[in-house]
Amino acid sequence: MTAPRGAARWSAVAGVVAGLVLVAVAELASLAFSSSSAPFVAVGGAFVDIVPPGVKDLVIRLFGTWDKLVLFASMGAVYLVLTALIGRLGAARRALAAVLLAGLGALAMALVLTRAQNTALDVLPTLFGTLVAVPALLLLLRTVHGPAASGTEGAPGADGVGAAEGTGTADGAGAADGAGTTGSADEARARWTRRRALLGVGAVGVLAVVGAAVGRGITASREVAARAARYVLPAPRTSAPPIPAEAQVELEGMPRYLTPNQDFYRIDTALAVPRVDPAAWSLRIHGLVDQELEIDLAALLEEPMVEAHVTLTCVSNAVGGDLAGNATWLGVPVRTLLERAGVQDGADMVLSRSIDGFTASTPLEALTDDRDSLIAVGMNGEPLPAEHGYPVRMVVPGLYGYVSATKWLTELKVTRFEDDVAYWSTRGWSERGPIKTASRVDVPRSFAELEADADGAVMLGGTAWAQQRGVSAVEVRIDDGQWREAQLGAEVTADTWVQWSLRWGDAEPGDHSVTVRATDGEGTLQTSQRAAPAPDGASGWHTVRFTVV
Ligand SMILES: Nc1nc2c(c(=O)[nH]1)N[C@H]1C(S)=C(S)[C@@H](COP(=O)(O)O)O[C@H]1N2
Ligand SMILES: [Mo]
Repeated sequence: MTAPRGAARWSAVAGVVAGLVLVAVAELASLAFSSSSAPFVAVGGAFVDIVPPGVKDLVIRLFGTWDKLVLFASMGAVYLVLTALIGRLGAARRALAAVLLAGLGALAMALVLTRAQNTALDVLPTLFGTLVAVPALLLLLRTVHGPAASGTEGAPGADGVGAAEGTGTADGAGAADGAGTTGSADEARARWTRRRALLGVGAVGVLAVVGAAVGRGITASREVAARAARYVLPAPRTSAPPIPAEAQVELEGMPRYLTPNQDFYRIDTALAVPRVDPAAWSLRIHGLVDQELEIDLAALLEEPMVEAHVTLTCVSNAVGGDLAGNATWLGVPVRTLLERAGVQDGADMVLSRSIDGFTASTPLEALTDDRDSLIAVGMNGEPLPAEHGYPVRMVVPGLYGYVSATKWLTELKVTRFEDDVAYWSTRGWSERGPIKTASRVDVPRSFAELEADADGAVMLGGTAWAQQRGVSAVEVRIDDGQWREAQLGAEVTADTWVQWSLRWGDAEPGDHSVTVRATDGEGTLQTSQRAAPAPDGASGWHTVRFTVV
């Protein structure tokens, strides 16, 4: 068929450019609103909420904490394809293309509204974007095909893209583009005008999207700095024990015993870090209580503060994975506030809620027994970083983060497992999530080549944790040999990880494997039974293959 394929191609480009205009205007406008009003963030957030639990697991396994970037890149790709299709359709049916693009905008607006922290006002950026993009699409299609093409709209037989291409000869510019060989000076000029217009608008769109992203980055980092300067953490009433130097195994490649804030793993469903205004923040405690409580940040900071070292672990952590971090937290015991509110009989759970709608179900006893469950404001001597829940989050020793560690905390509802279900529990994960005993080899890395030292020895090292129970022993097996007792760095508390090391004195050159297992403080050996992270945490012994050269 001698249809002007070029015209269809340029229609697709027009669709993509109009789509870019939509996003660019909306993202730029969203700078004046909350970060969750940006359509990309809202659509991504809605997607995160509806994907089946296995997908989250798979994405985290494949991409780790790059999961958010992967999601945005995939969304961008899908969006480019959709807008290209809409543009192509617009070759024959401009009104339909306009309606479809407006429909995409409307869908994004609906998804913006589903976000917990958004209000009706937050649809405005996407509305602006759509209001600019739809006329832009019509204009661009007109630029590609010329005004004559509109005459083909609705004409018999012109109801498909193929037909549009066929009838495109009715449209001087389109024909010129497609035929190419006829190339009169006029046609060439018309073609050049089209391309220049499209590329110009496209370039402006790309610049605007980049500008919006940079703008968001700058405002976000400014805000974080301003917030951090806003208050000085109170001194703890109860201090955490000092950390002896031996807690750190000094071996190249070992993680720091205390994880620096900027290296601390981050896992959450929030595509844009919620920006919580500390002046407007308050925590509401309600449900099965004698007396509802509401406490603002100034009042919270007046409460007696407890400092505790606690190792946080994600239920999605695979065997040998790095979704665990150890920090010194500062906060008010949850117990203190629950006692003040007066927990009523029959309650067995506290549903904590984040400003972004995330919820976690924590067994009541984990918040009222003597462990250091905190309403935390400090992390390693600083106010909580925005990514880790500023201004206030929960930290509960011994439970995976998804059932306990609510960031950007706003609400505690005293309730019953029978009556309320938390975010991940409605998505196939277990309602309760005690942390399983785990151990991992950090040195060597998989497939590393090690050189034995002058004595023919190789140093191995790693990490083990069993929050609340503590770690009493770590054993290491090389190839099919005997289990050897590893040397433990100091255990600081039962809620913190321990580092281990082993000097393998008679390291033979060649390929080897090292397997590690821990015994908890109650004398229970870590299970060798392999389990995937879903529904209640991975298990199994970690093995690393390496070569001695
Ligand atoms: N608001 C909110 N809080 C949240 C989550 C979340 O998705 N949203 N994820 C939880 C999970 S699954 C984990 S493992 C921890 C991780 O805390 P971190 O990002 O500070 O390491 O936060 C918990 N708190
Ligand atoms: Mo998690």
